Amino acid sequence: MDPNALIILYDIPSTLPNQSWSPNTWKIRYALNIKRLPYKTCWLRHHEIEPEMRRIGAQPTTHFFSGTKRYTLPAIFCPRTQTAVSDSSTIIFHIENHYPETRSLFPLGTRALQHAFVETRVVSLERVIFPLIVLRNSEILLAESQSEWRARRESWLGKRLEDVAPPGAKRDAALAAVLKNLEGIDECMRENRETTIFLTGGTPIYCDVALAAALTWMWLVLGEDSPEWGAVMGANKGRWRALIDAFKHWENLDY
Ligand SMILES: N[C@@H](CCC(=O)N[C@@H](CS)C(=O)NCC(=O)O)C(=O)O
Repeated sequence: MDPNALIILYDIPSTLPNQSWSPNTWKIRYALNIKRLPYKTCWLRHHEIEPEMRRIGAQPTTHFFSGTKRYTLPAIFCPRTQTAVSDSSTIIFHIENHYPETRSLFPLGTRALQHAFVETRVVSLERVIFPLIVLRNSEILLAESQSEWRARRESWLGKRLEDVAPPGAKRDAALAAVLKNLEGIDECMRENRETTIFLTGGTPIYCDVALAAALTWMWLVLGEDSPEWGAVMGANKGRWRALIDAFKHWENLDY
C-alpha cells in the first residue's frame, strides 16, 4: 500500500468555472478541505458513474431527490482501507473513523444527532431547492449529459423542467418554500442564544458543512446575482451570507 496515495473524490463535472456543483459532493469536498486531507478529484460524466462505481466496488445509494436506488456521487476511494465508499453520510463517518488525526467534524457524542439533522433538515432543504433550480441545473451540465439528466428528472417530476418553477406564481412559491425551510433552521439555531456562524460555535461541524453545501449548490447554479440568491442572502439577518462567506476558506478543488 502506498502511504502517500491520495484519497480520490469522484465528482460530476459541469460548465461552471470550477466544475463542481452537486450539493452532495460539496459536502465531502468541504469536509476534506476542512480536515486538510490531501485528495484528488476524478470527474465522471453521468453515463460514466455506474460503470466506474461497479469497477471500484462502490455500493449504490438512495438518490437524494427521487429516493430511487442508484449509483450516485460523491464516492471516494480510500487509500488507507483500499476500499470504495459511497453515500455522503457513509463517507463522512468513514473519513472520521479512518483519519482520526485530522480535525473532527463531530464533537463527542454528536454523531447520531448530526446524522439525524443532515438526513432530515438538510435533505428537506435540498428537496425544496431542487424545483427552483432544476432547469438551470440541466443547462450547466456538460452537453452530452443534458438530455438524459433532463429526461430522468422530467419523469420523476411528471412535467417539463420549464414548467416546474417558471417566472411568476410558481417560482415565487418555490422560493418561498426555500425561505420557509431556512427560517425553520434559523429558528433552531436561535436557541443557541449567542449569534454564532456555526451551529456549535467557532468551528464548523458536519451539520454546517451540509448546510453550506446545499446553499453552495443554489448559488453556483443560479448565480450570485440572481434574485433568488439575493433573497437567501438577505434572509434571517444575514445568517446564510455569513455561513457561505466562512466556507470560502474551504472551497478549493483539490487539496
Ligand atoms: N444518498 C446519496 C445521494 C447522492 C446523490 O443523489 N447524488 C447525485 C448528485 S447530487 C447523483 O450522483 N446523481 C447521479 C445521477 O443522477 O445519475 C448521498 O448522500 O451521497
